[in-house]
Amino acid sequence: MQDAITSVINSSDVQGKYLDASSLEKLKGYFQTGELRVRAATSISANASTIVKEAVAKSLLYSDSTRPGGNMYTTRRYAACIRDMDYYLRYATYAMLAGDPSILDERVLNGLKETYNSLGVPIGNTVQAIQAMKEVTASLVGPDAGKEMGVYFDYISSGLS
Ligand SMILES: CCC1=C(C)/C(=C/C2=NC(=C\c3[nH]c(/C=C4\NC(=O)[C@H](C)[C@H]4CC)c(C)c3CCC(=O)O)/C(CCC(=O)O)=C2C)NC1=O
Repeated sequence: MQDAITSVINSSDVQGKYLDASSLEKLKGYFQTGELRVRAATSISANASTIVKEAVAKSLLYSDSTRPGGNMYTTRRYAACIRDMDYYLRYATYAMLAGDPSILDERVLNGLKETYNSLGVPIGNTVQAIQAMKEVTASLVGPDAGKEMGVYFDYISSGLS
């Protein structure tokens, strides 16, 4: 896993150089938003189950996923979906704190699409639910932090698509 700091240091290191102006600019932006990130992570973790519940209500309830024969039908599968949504929220929050998406590639997206396809988990509905979670999260943490979280929700969505 990388973060905004290791990522600029690694790319300077491979060139054997001190940080250039654009790397320093990136770091400055990261440090300036540090408090915003921590504050957002604090309110997301305090409200995680509400965020997931609202996102599911907005996107999946009464969809083809929850109807008989749908992929979320039966309590076991419904619970698996809610659990997956909680994974997406938690890992998007980690990535937002790190200011870098690499943790999503390593721990979430690696092999996920293949798993979903083999289990018949509908990817379109999943992406809709992640997008609903992006909106719910933004309304909780406010526009600036919401935009930053949005980067990582979108990263998961496009990694699945
Ligand atoms: C931390 C990284 C990580 C992720 C992301 C993860 C996902 C994940 N979701 C799974 C299943 C599942 N995922 C869903 C999810 C859904 N079905 C729908 O219709 C909805 C659209 C959607 C919820 C948004 C369902 C229903 C299953 C169970 C499918 C089955 O067993 O038939 C499985 C198969 C094994 C299991 O059931 O636990 C994995 C590995 N596991 C991990 O360790």
